[in-house]
Amino acid sequence: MRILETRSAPNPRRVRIFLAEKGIVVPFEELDLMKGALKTPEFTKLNKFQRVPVLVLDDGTAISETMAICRYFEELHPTPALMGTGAQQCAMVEMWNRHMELGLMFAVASAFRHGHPAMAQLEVPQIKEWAEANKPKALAIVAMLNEELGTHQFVAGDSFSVADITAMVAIDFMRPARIARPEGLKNLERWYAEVSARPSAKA
Ligand SMILES: N[C@@H](CCC(=O)N[C@@H](CS)C(=O)NCC(=O)O)C(=O)O
Repeated sequence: MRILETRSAPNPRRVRIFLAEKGIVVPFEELDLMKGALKTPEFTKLNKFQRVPVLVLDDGTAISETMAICRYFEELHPTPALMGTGAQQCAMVEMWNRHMELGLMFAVASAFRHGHPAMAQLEVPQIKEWAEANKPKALAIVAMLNEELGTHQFVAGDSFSVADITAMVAIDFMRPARIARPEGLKNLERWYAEVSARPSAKA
């Protein structure tokens, strides 16, 4: 088993943090997406969408999509639960992770991919206006998250979950996306300090 990644990219980081929280060690293999390593026929066979991370199982099965990889490990190693336990909690974690992924992460990634000159070769066409349009969307979700974190310790409730991982990685990615993090969001700052201090954040 191995995981193909580009270390500097946010989605592989989500998988690394997830595995670190569970104490699972899997070998990672570096592919530099900026140097065309995801465009080769060999990699395209593993993931037609030419994106990392990809988990390659010993029988050759290739699993792409961060959440699919996390789900695989959650099923094999249910403790500590990072995707909830029981119908209600699982649904809450799923809901919040989707808000963080489809809302926040998507807006931040769009600002980065459409705004950063280095991404012009990968994001075709690169539309600068779309980068700018996504910045206030990201900030609106960050403000909403700040409000939410006034009523619970973690993003999806009282336990750390994959929704915290997605949110923290998206917030850290605001820097390369050139979205200034607003100051004075007290609940967000309290939560961010807590989740960033976990050893897994360095994975
Ligand atoms: N929905 C996918 C997104 C994966 C993705 O966008 N990966 C980026 C790195 S964070 C990538 O491989 N980019 C390569 C490219 O844009 O060509 C997931 O959750 O894994």
